[in-house]
Amino acid sequence: MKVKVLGIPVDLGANRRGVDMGCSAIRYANLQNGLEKIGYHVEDYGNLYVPNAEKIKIKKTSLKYAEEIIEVCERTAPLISKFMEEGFIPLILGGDHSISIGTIAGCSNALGDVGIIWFDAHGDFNTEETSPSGNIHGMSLGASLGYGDEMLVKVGGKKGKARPENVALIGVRDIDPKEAELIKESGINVFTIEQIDFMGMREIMELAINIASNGTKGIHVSFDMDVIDPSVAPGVGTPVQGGISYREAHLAMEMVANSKMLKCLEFVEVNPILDNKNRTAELAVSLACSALGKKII
Ligand code: 4U7
Ligand code: MN
Ligand code: MN
Ligand code: MN
Repeated sequence: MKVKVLGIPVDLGANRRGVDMGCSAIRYANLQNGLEKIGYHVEDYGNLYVPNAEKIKIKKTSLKYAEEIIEVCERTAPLISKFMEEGFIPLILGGDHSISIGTIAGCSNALGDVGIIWFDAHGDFNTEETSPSGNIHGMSLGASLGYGDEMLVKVGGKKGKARPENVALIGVRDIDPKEAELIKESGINVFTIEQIDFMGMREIMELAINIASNGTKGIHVSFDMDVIDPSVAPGVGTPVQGGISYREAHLAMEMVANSKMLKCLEFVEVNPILDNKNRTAELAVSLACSALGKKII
């Protein structure tokens, strides 16, 4: 029962200040203490160095800050692999969602076969051609599956970090038109917010855990806080109305814990500047504890 915390204060992928402070806000919400209370040995590696936007001249408007993001992700991947080889569950604190290109690469390299459960209001499956914003945090799931810019998809060495049949995307309600086509083409499993309403989170998570476990050595959970309704998680950069509830989010994490397949966990897109007190970071801590096996009694 060992967890290694890693902060990756990237906001370059969101082109918006504030998410770089997400890792600090989550630590401030007593992450370490919460994990120790449920019996974990916790080590905090600290934060990766990330250049700040003011220091960089933006080169392209289609893949904003690609060079810098790729460089951070290339440093992330071997570190995540190393933590896992040492027997830790990495717990990564974002930062915007572009960081997952590096974390998933590292997790995939360590495990060989990995399943991914990606919670998000968005698809994060754009490419340079389909993206309306040019922001890489909207491309990271696609890049991890081998879609998009060559340098982005090759982070960590290999292209395609998981088989599409082992990937579940949960809670989506805001997908760009061309992005939708790519998602369908990819063959990943999508569970929209509508399907959660209809079937319930329990059934969706049973399916998702099976999908991500089938023939894999473990599951990477990537949790974008904007999957949760903005009334509950207001501190995110790109809020979308009609998200999952406080309890649905916890149920999902409790089921992840019960699966015993969790190998790597991350919480991204917390923006303390836009938050109400530190609610969204506190929620991330509570979800992390549930995913790592916290029991009510
Ligand atoms: B996040 C968007 F156009 N799809 O690509 C885009 F709506 O990591 C949003 O899920 C992406 O928060 C959101 O810019 C990325 C937009
Ligand atoms: Mn996202
Ligand atoms: Mn999102
Ligand atoms: Mn967002």
